Amino acid sequence: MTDSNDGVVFERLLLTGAAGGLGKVLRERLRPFTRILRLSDIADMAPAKGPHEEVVICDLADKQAVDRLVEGCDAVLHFGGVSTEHSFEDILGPNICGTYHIYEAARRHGVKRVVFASSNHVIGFYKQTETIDANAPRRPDGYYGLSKSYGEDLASFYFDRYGIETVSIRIGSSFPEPQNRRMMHTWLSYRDLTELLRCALTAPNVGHTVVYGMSDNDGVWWDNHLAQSLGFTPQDSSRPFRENVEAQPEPAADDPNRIYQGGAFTAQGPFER
Ligand code: NAI
Ligand code: 15L
Repeated sequence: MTDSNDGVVFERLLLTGAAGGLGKVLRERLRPFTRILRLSDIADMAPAKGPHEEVVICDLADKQAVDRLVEGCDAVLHFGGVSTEHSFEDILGPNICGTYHIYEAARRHGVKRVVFASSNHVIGFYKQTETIDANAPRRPDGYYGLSKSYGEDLASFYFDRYGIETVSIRIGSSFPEPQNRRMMHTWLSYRDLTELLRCALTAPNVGHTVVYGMSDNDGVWWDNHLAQSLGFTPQDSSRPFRENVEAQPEPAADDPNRIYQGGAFTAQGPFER
């Protein structure tokens, strides 16, 4: 990592999940942070757009392939994996084994910093009437949330044991706009996500820091005082979308979207085979 006039620039950053919704957005937005961006996914991606990009197809469940993928990178933004609720069997390889493979490769190749795309679904069973900080006991709302919870445990272990630092971002809902009443609380704009990633990559001595990824929304459920040292200040808010969102019918009183922070994820499954 070197300081330049434009800010801090890495030699090579790895982004997993680069073919996904956020990956496509970050492909452009991460460009100022790094000389080379290595983009990886199991799915096809647009070819490299110049010498500043490397495109690598890789299954996170394949330990040797992940080892090769991480070699030569200064830091990893780990966004790849199953991103919604599925059976344990479907989540095991990409998320649980995959995140372990990322940390093992980071250890073997001397990578010092990981930014882990965790999720609000590690605390999804808290009620929407509660406010929690990063020290609140986790309450995962499904196998997906459990896999992110395990990812956070890996982050903690690899810091304590090997000194690899991680910022785990419990992303709320990062889409172009909040899509419903729940997302008025959980929305994270792409601009704020990018700034949060910049902070997560460059703040000194993060150890393992857990931060909630949300914009400056009204009536938030999450308190980020424990992550103040990251220096993240959101610029956007769900406020301007209120009128449009509130034109939608209100969910029924017993709808999980109205009760739990994790919304509908809390009511999925069981997944019988
Ligand atoms: P997405 O589903 O669009 O992207 C995930 C990418 O991971 C996909 O391109 C998929 O092909 C890839 N992937 C799946 N299995 C893989 C495997 N075995 N090997 C390699 N790549 C694999 O999800 P999105 O929305 O872009 O989210 C990115 C990350 O952020 C995910 O880890 C998700 O859990 C997390 N996140 C996203 C939120 C959001 O609001 N978009 C909220 C909370 C967390
Ligand atoms: C997530 O973790 C998912 O990856 C994303 O697709 C959204 O469902 C988001 O949480 C959310 O809770 O809105």
